[in-house]
Amino acid sequence: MFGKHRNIEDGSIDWPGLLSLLEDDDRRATVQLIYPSEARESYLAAVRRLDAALASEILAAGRQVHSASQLVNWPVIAIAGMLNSGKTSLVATYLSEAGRARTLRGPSNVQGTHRFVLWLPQQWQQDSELFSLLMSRIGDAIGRPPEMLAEDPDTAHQQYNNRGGDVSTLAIPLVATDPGLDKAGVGLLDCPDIVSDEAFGLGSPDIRRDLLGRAATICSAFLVVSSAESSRDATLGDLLRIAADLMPGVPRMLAVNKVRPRQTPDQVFETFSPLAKTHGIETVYAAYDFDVPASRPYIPISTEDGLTSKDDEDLFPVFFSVSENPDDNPPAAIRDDRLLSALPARLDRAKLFEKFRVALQSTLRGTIWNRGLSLIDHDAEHSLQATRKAQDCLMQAALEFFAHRQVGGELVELRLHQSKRIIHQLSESFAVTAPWYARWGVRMNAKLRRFVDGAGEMVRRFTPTAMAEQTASEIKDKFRRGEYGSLMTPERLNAAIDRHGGASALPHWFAAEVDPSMSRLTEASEAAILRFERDDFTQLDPRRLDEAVRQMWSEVPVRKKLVAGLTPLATILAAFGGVLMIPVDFGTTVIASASIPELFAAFGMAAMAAVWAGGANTRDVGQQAAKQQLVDFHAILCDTFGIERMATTTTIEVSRVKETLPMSHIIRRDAIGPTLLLYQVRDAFRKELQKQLPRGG
Ligand SMILES: Nc1nc2c(ncn2[C@@H]2O[C@H](COP(=O)(O)OP(=O)(O)OP(=O)(O)O)[C@@H](O)[C@H]2O)c(=O)[nH]1
Ligand SMILES: [Mg+2]
Repeated sequence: MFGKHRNIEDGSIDWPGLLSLLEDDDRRATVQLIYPSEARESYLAAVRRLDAALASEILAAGRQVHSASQLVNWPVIAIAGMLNSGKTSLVATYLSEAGRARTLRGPSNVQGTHRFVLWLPQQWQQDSELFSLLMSRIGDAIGRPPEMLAEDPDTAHQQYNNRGGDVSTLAIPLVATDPGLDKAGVGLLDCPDIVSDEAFGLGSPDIRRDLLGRAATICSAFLVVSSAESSRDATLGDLLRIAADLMPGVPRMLAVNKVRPRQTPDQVFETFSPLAKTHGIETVYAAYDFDVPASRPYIPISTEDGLTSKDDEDLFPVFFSVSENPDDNPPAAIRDDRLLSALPARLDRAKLFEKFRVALQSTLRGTIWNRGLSLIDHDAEHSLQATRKAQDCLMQAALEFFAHRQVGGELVELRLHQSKRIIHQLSESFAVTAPWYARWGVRMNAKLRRFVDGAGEMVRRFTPTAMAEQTASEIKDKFRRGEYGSLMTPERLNAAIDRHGGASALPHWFAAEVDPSMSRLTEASEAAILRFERDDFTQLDPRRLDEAVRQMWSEVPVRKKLVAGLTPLATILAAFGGVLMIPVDFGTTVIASASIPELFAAFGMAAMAAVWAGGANTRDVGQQAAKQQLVDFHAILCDTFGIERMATTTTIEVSRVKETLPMSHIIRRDAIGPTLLLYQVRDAFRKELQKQLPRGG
């Protein structure tokens, strides 16, 4: 009966099959972790990570769908409604004398129903296997395994009223069986009202609303009880909406109780029909106030016995379906099948079950797609946004050192990390291309290519005069004072990250940062700087560099070429040497960066600076390398701070021109500290889910 064949034919959900998809963390997994490592996560694990309660809800909804078909002949009708409207009284009309005595009825709070009480036909208990399935379904739906309602009326009343209990016992349903229901063959779920304020042991209205929603999933029909004066009460509408939302398609009926005789049955019909239309109510029942003698004509006398008690002490409302036509209502005689008591017998079990099954399936479908998957989708999207935000923060922080900004903040040009490699390249190029006049005073080795390491050595070898050494130390000071270029230290990098929103952009570092001195962050920044210092192999394009420098020599006016005291080449080499000496003074964790025009300006060679900045060729040589360094440093920052690197090229605006940054080629390193997870929902999963549980199906 539950074979695959049947499932395909009637569109019912194959829960075990679906469950295995939801638990798959391998080939059919939902989440693909992209950073910090490639891993997969199943649908249920992802939902559980985000909202553990929702994961249990999905499992419960799946089990409901799975077991429902076995309970096809055991329908349960929910009796929900307004406070004191007579819900328990209505339930009691179906029960035996002994059963009625166990119900708790009355207008005061101590007589209120404060637990869910499920009344079942006594016969059902004979089929112990199905009965225990029903019990586990109820427990699954409402949250906790059910408890039996005591046979002893006093104890039963205490349970009914949740005396000595609290909010947690509210979620434990009570179950009772009664022979009075054998004929009806339905279960009745007596619900607490969801309106009245929090009272001892009653929980907040929200909690009760939530519980009612859960309880609804075991019910194949809804009977909402209201007193006659509540026709305009918004809560009545709320209740009907909850029933419709939770169990769409399941029949809903309205029972209006305590009607006063001044209102005729057709008037009741008229009063409640707008509400009935809005909420898809199939039938409106009414019962007249039995305490009012004038009600007599409106209280039908059933030809079958057992509805109204002969004992005047214990009266019960008699509900009948109201008609639009006054002549069809009491006091005229009505047929027995219009009495609410006849409803269970009239219910078409097969149809009822079909609607119930569809409702359960649509609940499961909605929970899996619209709640679970949406949650995972949002979370994945959030991880992407968070990663972008973090990448952006680090880019902005890097640009503080690798870009030259105007006062307004606009980027004028990118700065080069003045690594040994770059300085050597520049010095070499200036030396080999220098015209004769520029070489005066430079004792230059023809084999310039064999540079010795160490700035001091270079200064000594190529710039022999005391003035040259002075130039070098001036350059150093200018950088240190921040007049030209920039110097990056771990503390300055931290401050830049902070200025660009680090606290929110790098939540994985700042949320866990308990150390107010931020020493962990400083350590990370230091590691990033050291690594860049070591791994930055960016070079200027040698051929284009020589061309550019040659061009520059030729464009500098001769009178400017001869700078007082030193020949231009000697000055330049000394200045380069000065730049190289900056880190020596600072210790090793400092990165000096400057654009080539900035260097010339710092050297006091304004003309050269202007020529270099003005020519497209010359400009390009430095900018090309600077872009590469920028993305490499950014990649190192991402690695260090545990953030996925940029997946695509980015553009930045330099001098109002959009520049596309290259991709970094620097080798990846694992994060040294906390990481920011990045993941996405796999399309393959979406397709598979669509196949097994069609979204619109
Ligand atoms: N006068 C009159 N009283 C009624 C009628 N129907 C029910 N009652 C009384 O209304 C009171 C409340 O009835 P209950 O059945 O306890 O109502 P309930 O909806 O279960 O109440 P809660 O569980 O507290 O929400 C009881 O005292 C009933 O006897 C009626 O038609 N006329
Ligand atoms: Mg009650």
